[in-house]
Amino acid sequence: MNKSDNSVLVESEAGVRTITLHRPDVLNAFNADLMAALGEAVREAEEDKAVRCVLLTGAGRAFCSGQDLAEYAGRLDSDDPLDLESRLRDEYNPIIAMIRKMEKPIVASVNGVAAGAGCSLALVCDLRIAGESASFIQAFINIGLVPDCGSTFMLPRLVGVSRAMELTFTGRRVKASEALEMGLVNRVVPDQELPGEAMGLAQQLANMPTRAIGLTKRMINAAWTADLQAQLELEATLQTLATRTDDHREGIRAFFGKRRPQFKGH
Ligand code: LHQ
Repeated sequence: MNKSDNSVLVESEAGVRTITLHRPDVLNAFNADLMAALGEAVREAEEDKAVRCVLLTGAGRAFCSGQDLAEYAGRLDSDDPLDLESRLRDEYNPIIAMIRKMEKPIVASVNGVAAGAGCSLALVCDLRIAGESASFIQAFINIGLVPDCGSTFMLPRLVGVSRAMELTFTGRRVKASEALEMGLVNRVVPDQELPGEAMGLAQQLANMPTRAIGLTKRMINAAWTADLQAQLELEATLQTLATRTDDHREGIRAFFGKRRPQFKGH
């Protein structure tokens, strides 16, 4: 399946659904069309059983520069200012929540700058692989705004409160090498190798027991607000579900058959 509209490109290959933000002239800034297309693409990826891993990236030299400031600023002092509250509540937030809840791995392939809500989008994905020239900017403060789209949730969990405070207060650019040191990204690769490496990682995940990955994601999400006893209970419940999957049986058969398992994701 290959589908595209003006602002998002969608491709499928062997269980991997690639979603490419596609407004390269403005570094893939979010406008209303892009948000609508991204929401639809994420929803379709979640619903399609053939999709076992999602890869999210940007066209051109950037991952995403956050809210389209031209769309916003043009109406700032007009009689019809952009309603940021409903934009966030009705458009951005459901997409962020959907990505975290989706019981499939989602990998951000960060091909350039990720700024503002674009940085939040990268952070909310499960794994991040970055090209050497990628960078991360909590750009909100540079225009007198506060972080949104989940950055205040994800950033301290990924890099610790102290670094999260520094990055959100200063709005400074974090280069890929520093992002790797602080645990903001999982891997950094040469720019020209990023598409292949990111697809390789996504294919690797898509060939895993993806139902078990989805259940693991549910548990790690729950752990952020649970106590140990609640988490032990959840592990017992979801392990029971995992034991009932075909992939579990296949894993056991392959172990004793001394062969590589062929997981199907159910
Ligand atoms: C852009 C943008 C952009 C429009 C580059 N918009 N054109 C806020 C409000 C509402 C609801 C939801 O949430 C949010 C949260 C947010 O996302 S607030 C944060 C918004 N983003 C920013 O403040 C980042 C603004 N961009 C930049 O600081 C720089 O462009 C970065 C550091 C990302 C990249 O710098 P450069 O590599 O030097 O590129 P550039 O600045 O020359 O940009 C290239 C073109 O893209 C340029 O257009 P032009 O016509 O001159 O070639 C920019 O105007 C345009 N562009 N970001 N967010």
